This record gives sequence, structure tokens and C-alpha cells, in this order.
Amino acid sequence: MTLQNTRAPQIPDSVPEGPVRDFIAHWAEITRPDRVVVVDASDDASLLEEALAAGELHPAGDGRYYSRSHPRDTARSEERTVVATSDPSDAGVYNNWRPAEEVKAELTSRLQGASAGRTMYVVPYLMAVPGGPLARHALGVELTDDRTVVLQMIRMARVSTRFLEELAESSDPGYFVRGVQVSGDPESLGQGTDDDQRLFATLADERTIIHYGSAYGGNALLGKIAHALRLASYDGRRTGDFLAEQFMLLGVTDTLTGKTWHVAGGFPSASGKTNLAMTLPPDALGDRYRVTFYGDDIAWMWVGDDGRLYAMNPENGVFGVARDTNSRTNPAAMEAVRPGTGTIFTNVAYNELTGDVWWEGKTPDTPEDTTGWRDWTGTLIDDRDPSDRDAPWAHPNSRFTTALSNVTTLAPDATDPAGVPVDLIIFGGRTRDREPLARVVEGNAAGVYDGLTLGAEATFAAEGLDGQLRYDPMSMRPFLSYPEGDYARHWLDILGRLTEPPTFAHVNWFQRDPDDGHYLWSGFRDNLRVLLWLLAYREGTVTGIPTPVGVVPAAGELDLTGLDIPADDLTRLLSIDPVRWGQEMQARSVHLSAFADLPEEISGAHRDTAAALADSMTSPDGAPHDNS
Ligand code: OXD
Ligand code: MN
Repeated sequence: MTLQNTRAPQIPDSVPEGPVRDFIAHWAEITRPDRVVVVDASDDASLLEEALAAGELHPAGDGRYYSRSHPRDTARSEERTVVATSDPSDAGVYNNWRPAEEVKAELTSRLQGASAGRTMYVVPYLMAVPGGPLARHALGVELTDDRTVVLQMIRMARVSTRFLEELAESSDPGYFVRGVQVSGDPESLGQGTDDDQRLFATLADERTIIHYGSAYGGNALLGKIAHALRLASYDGRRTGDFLAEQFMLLGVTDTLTGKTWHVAGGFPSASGKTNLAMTLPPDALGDRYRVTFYGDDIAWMWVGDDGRLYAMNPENGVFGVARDTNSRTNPAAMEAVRPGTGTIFTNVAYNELTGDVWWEGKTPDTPEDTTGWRDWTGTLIDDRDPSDRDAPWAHPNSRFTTALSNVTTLAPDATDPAGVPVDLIIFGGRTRDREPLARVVEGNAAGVYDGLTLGAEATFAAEGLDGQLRYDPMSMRPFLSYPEGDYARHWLDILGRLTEPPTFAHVNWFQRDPDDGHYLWSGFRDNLRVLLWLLAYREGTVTGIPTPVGVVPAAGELDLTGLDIPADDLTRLLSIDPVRWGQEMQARSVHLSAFADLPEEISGAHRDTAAALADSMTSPDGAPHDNS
């Protein structure tokens, strides 16, 4: 056991006098680390060496690394995550609002001496492309007592001591996000008991984030989820300046005409967002189209001077789910973790003799020779209890962390501070029936309504619900920081200021045959065919077929060159089922009724959709829509 220091440690002279130094001193006084170290991205090599020597990282072949988080600390903990402010009207349905004073007192007490025996790293970072219009909202300083967290921050954010100097010279030196991350001892956090000490708080109106009790990236990389999503979304609405969303961002270029479009999109987890963001064109279209990557998880969007919606990815890396990533599902991701990239793998299976890593879906079968392999908990595969024989080798939420510059499909203008104009916003869940391959929803209110009613099908095993959606508005459910009705209003306000708003559409790659359950759509690279149709619709070169829930592609309008798809499957993919939609509308009514102050435009869009569906059921030519 480490005795608590009687004195707070020295703060390095390189931290200028002023608010940053005061902030560090305040928390060093509370958490009592042994020392305080200021980090610059150029410290990566020495920090890696220290982490290897300390056994926090293991070599994973040619400049790649492996880490294991505590077996009970492998995912975001939504039930322990709160947004705390001093304004009770900030309480929404999903943000777990609590009073700021109460949360601060609780955390201050829990953090007393909590970093004893450890180092406090000071990580100055920017969650933005430097120089862009939103850079002011992007500056932060994370204090963390975990070296692996520092190494991941260096990959995921722009980390530089230059930001400390800039702040010292700034006319508003207080304007930075204050982040405090303390991992704590997993064995004494009381996880899962009534006395669970872990608490992940965004003090939104104080621009402060305090996370206690996890070293897992999704909780501990404060720049990513707490700052660039939760806090940025709060700031975006407070200032009226921007939207911060859990969206991927990609570019599609038609090399024949030289035209490029940009597509942003929100997908609940396990709906293929990273795979889509990194997709390559299908072979048959690869000579003509190019897909470029901007970001796989977060987009900040604002109104450009030309009246278009602009977007940028505030992250500097990819924190991707390893499971099922392979050269078919995501060749660009496999390339981005190649030797020499400095990638950190977390909670995958690891071979301590060869440094190889493996996860379910990387190859069809587990490695044949099990010598040296350990599963994600650190247990030698050969020593596993026979009852664990079928347990996964890698944790389902195992991850790879790699810098953006390792992504070979990265767009040439990904780091242009001006951002890129957004032509298309798509929402996509995982839905086995009802939801066609694609449908355009016309207009801003219908688009926001579609985003608010986004969801993924509950898995039968987990929730016992038959095909009912777990709603995940705009895929922001875990990151919403203020009430949902106000969130919808802010979206409508931003969109209302545009002279050339993006087109909204809903996509579904996961429709299944009702008889034998096979997936009707091939997915992955073929998804570009759907994006191309949506962009053609925007350009006015295809018309599609109107349905009560939006415009779906006519079968002949999709470019299916080189794709062998049965006609019946295609018909079903492009059809809607009004009976199932009727059930869905009931569920939506309940879902939306929980939101206070929902804008009338959204209620109107809901009513219009319900009425159009009712009409289609009763009108003489309104047989269930069939696109054949
Ligand atoms: C997430 C992530 O948990 O992006 O959503 O890591
Ligand atoms: Mn995410």
C-alpha cells in the first residue's frame, strides 16, 4: 500500500502562471500524486518505453503495442455517467442530470489521495483541426494518472505543450476544458455493489470533466467522448454555434466528373459505422469512384458563410472495435493497424511468444497452434477451464487505437481548417424488417424527426423484445447533455440558417429474409451503391418511388454492376411493410412523448408520417408498397 503524500508535488516550471497552473495545483492538492509531468506528443517514444518496462504495454510486433484493462473495466459505463450543472432545467430523459454542487463534493471526497504513488500527467490537447472556426471550443487539459491513457490520448487528439503557451498569452486564458481522470484501484471501487465509487461526470456549465474509476478508453480519454461529444454538444447549443454529433464523415468522388460529395451519418453501436467510414468502393465501381475517410465517430458541424452545413472530425485517431474487423469487412482498418503504425491494441487475445494479436472475426478460426496465446483476461488459452472452451479469446469490445495519419484512405483535405460541406446526412440502425435499404426523408423537420427516432433492434437474448427498437436519438443517447426537446430545437435552428441544407436519408444494411433469415443485402463495400443513389437523388438524376415514409430507390436506379442479387431479395429490400410500420409508429409515439418541449415541427412530422401510412392502407391503390 502506498502512503499518502503529506505534500502536494511540484508543478513543472514549464507550466506558466495562470489558470492552467492553478487548475493543476488544485487537483494535485486533492489527488496527491508523487509527481506531475507535462506531456507533449513528442514524448511518445519515451512514454512507450516506460510503459513497456512497467508491463503496462507489451510489444505486438514492429512498433505496435498490446494492453489489457482490468477485466471488469472494458466498456463505457452509462449508468455511472452523469451530466451535472447548476441548472435543474438541464435535466433530460437520457443525460442522468445531477446537481453540480453535489457531484463536485462527492468526487472531491472520493479523489482525496486517490493518485498516491502515481504520476499525474498533464495532457494539453486540441479536439479540432487547428485553425478552424471551432478551435476555440476544442482546447482542453486532461490530468490523468494513467500512462496508457496518455499514450492513447496522443493517438486520438492533438497533444502539444504549445497549447499551454497559447493559453498563457490568450486574452481569455480561462477558456479551456478542465479534465481530471483518476483510474483508481479496480479492486476497491466497489463496482457492481451498492457502494460503487466510480463516477464519470461532465460539469457542463463549468466546462469541467471529472472521471473516477476507469482506465478504459471510452471512459478515460476525456477529449474524445466527454469533451468532443457531451460537453461540445452542450457548448454548441449554449453558443448557438454548432452541432457535435456521434457521426462518421466520408467523401465520395466521381473521378469521371471530378465532383466530390460529403456524407455524415449516425449509427447506433454495432451498426457498422467504422466500416462504412473506411469503406472502399466495390471492385466493379472502383475505377470510377473513390471513397475517402474523414472520421469514424464524431463530427462537429456548423453553418458556413456560403449557407451550407460544414463538418470536421475533431479527433486525430481511430479508437475502433476490433471484433469482426478483417480484410473483407474493413480492409482500410486492417491497413491502419499494420506494422510500424504505433497502434495500441486493447483486450484482444495476445501471443506472448510472438507478439501476435487476434480477435474473433480477424480470421474465420482461432489460431491453430495455441502455444503462447492468452485470452483478453490474461489466461493462457491452454490453461483455460474446459467449461470456458467456447468463451471468446478477445473481449467483444476489444479495441485498436491508431492515429488518423495511418489511415491510407484519409481524405487529402481532412485537415483543412475550413471543414467540408455536407451533402447528405444518413441515419442507419440494425433492423431485420420494415426498414428498406434506403429512403430519403424530405426536409429539415422530417430529417430531424428521423434522427430522433433512430434505433437499433433489441437483441432477442438480451431484452426479450420482438424486433422493438432501442431508440438512440441521432446515435447520441449516451452523450446527450441537455433535454431532448431543446436538442431537436437546436438542430432545427442550425438547419434553418442554411440556404442549401443537406439531404436526409435513412439506410438499413441489415434486412433479413423472413423465411430463412439470410441477409438480403451484401453490405460492406456494396453500401457505396446506396450512397451513390442517394447522391444522385440529391443531384436530381434519379427520382425514386415515393412511399409514406420517404422516397425509396426504384430497382433499376441502383448501380448493381458486378453484384449478383436475386430479384426477390431486391424487391423486398426496396419495399415497406405498412403493418410493421403501424406498430413502429405506436412505439415512436411513446418514445417521443417522454421528451419535454418537443418542437411542433417534429410532432408535425410524426403526425404526417402516421397519416400517410394510414392513407396508404385505406386508399384503393394503396396495397402495401411493392417496388417490383
Ligand atoms: C463509443 C466509442 O463507445 O466510440 O461510442 O468508443
Ligand atoms: Mn462512438
